[in-house]
Amino acid sequence: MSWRFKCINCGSNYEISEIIYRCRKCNDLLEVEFDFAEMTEKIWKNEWKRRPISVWKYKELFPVSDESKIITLKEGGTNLYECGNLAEKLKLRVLHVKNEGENPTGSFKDRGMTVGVTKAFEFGIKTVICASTGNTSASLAAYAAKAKLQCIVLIPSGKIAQGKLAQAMVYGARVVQVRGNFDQALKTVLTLSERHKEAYLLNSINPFRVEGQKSLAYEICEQLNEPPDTVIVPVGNAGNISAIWKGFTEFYKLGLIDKLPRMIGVQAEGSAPIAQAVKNGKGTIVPINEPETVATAIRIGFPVSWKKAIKAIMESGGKAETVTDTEILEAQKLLARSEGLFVEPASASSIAGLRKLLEAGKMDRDEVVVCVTTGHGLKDPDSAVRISEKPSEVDAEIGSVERLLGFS
Ligand code: AN7
Repeated sequence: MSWRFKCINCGSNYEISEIIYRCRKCNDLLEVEFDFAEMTEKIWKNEWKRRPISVWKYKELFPVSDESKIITLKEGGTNLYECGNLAEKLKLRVLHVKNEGENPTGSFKDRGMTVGVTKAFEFGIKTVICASTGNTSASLAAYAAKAKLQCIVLIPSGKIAQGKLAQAMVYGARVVQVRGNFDQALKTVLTLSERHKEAYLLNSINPFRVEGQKSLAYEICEQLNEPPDTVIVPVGNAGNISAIWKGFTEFYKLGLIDKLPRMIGVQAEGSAPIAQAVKNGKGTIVPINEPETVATAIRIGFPVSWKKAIKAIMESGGKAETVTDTEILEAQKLLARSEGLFVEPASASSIAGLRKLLEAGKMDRDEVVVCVTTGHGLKDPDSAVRISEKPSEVDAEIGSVERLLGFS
């Protein structure tokens, strides 16, 4: 199988054996490409059927040369829940939730890291690095531990959820808190990794990360037996929506599905450069200097993959929506209380976006919808406690408990 990096702007090609993060000619993003003609039917007709659903089920579609070097924590294969209670409340025909919080470190990032860290290991790299709003750092730290690599993570000081910080720390990463926001931290690690090739960058600017994350689309197709009408994704740095769209288009080109879903990207109102651009019919974003939202995972003002994301939304005939912090937190509770699914605020923005579009009459209630919930609720326990009714306290005595609960 022949693989290459291709620049999304000028089309320049690079060998995938090169350590390179962006095009040397025009500085734009790279994407992994393969020759579809080389994929034989044998692969999916015979091999895939025998393997359990997971990222590596589709290993023929990832640019990994030595299978014995795969670094895995058994990622992917997350459940797709049919959410009848919530669909009824929203007056929608069919709603599924692809719950990425079920991955090994509790977010979709693990799909990307298994491929990205495998490549780092193949390259013989000793140190991996990222900037993160939390989940990327937790995931990279875990995969680095498994691969026996040193891990350095840069996070915005005081702005990441406790669960994620705990993960990065306990997995043994070198945690550096940057006095600044995510965008500044990312700019710093990008420069650092380009200056010091020994520090391999595993943010989603790394095309191998996006490769792993495309598996989410493959799994949805398998779990539903066909693509849904619409897929709704929370958007921050915009790697995930781009990866998912890439996955769907690959299955389509391989003849495994015969239609493509519409991609809807949802951003938090205080950090929504992509959603604003799409809504205004613009092809470029206006970066936001001081992004703010309770959904700290997507508190990103200058998304690296904005161009890929706008292309995914436009090509698929999709749209974008913004949601307020209140709408996000309401959606988080609504999903938890209707379906027993506890997701972090950023993840709930897909549900909040769906609700808003339905209420505004901008979506058809007969559609088959998949909302992607990107991270586990326990990642951000403080926010969950803040928005919920406080527990009551009583003496450890039957009479008091009866009185409190209204048992007479
Ligand atoms: C739960 O961890 O950017 O649009 O540094 O953790 O692919 O960036 C996290 C992003 C959505 C947005 N939901 O995905 C990081 C980071 C959750 C997230 C996103 C993130 P992208």
